Amino acid sequence: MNVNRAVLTLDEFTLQQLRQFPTATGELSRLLRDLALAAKRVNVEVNKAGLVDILGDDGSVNVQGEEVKKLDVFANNQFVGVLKHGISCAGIGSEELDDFVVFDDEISNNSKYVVHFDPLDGSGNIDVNVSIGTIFGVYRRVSEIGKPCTKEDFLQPGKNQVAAGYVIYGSSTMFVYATRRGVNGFTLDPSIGEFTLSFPNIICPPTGKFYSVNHGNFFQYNEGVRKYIDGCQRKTEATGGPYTQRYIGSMVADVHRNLMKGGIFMYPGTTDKPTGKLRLLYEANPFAFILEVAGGVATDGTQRILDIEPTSLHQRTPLFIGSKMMMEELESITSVNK
Ligand code: AHM
Ligand code: MG
Repeated sequence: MNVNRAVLTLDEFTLQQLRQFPTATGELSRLLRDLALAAKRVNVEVNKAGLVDILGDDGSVNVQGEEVKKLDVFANNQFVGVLKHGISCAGIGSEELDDFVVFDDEISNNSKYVVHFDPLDGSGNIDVNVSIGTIFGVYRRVSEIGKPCTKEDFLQPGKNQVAAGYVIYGSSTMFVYATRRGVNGFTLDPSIGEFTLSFPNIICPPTGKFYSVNHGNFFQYNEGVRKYIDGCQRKTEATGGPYTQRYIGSMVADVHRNLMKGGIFMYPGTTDKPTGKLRLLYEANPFAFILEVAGGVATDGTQRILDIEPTSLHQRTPLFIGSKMMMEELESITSVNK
């Protein structure tokens, strides 16, 4: 059998990156391998979701007061499990858990990283066979190695992330991750069970034609946001519209499309929920990091997402994220129309 050397697996890729840093320990590569392993397990269950009884509400309510689907619980257990039993992670924060989890065993206490993740974002879409995803952000801990990690490790601003990524369970399954060196996308090859490099060095086009926002909330947005959305629907002095509206209600899918094709995604605050819906630590920050590395921009309407000093695990933030020029158009309108 011929070996196709054009195919580079995620493990091979991270090892190649590692060799460029002679002092690197390989802990981040192992962490990414752990996350990819959990993602593969989740992928198997997501693919079976229409067939087996795992699909559906499990009757409990998560800390956000939202219905928990069984697959959310399954996915959370997979990610917690691989990170706890791996050697790279000292503790985690998860959308599905009320509080941070400090692993506090000998190996974990000697680990360099903590990880925030949303194990299965967009889970409201499971029942209708729409793409869903996992989102994660990795931080180097600030507490002393050798001891249990602390709250300060978990409450770092997003600019401190050393890596961030997402997995999209869609028409194909992809693992996309960023370090400061670049954003790379890997597609799962089910025949060998490996993520293989399919989109090297992803750059977000500086402008695009897509805008993604929940129009149902239009009259709850502030004047500046409404004016920008209006500008997305026709050409104005400040915008290059009309753009195409694409919003599926699954952030991983919506932002992935805009990252690849160019576009802007917005989840603004509303009169009912001034800080919007999305969570800073495990939804906004990872995507803000990825988009910035890819050349895009992410703000909460007034400041860079990655500069926000977090105060709690589940805090929410308005989010505007996407292609650089479209974000500049948004800022030119919203800054005079707060
Ligand atoms: P979830 O974490 O409960 O799945 O909610 C997050 C999801 C995002 O993926 C998506 O962008 C957003 O909720 C959609 O919300 P809405 O239906 O209010 O537009
Ligand atoms: Mg979520």
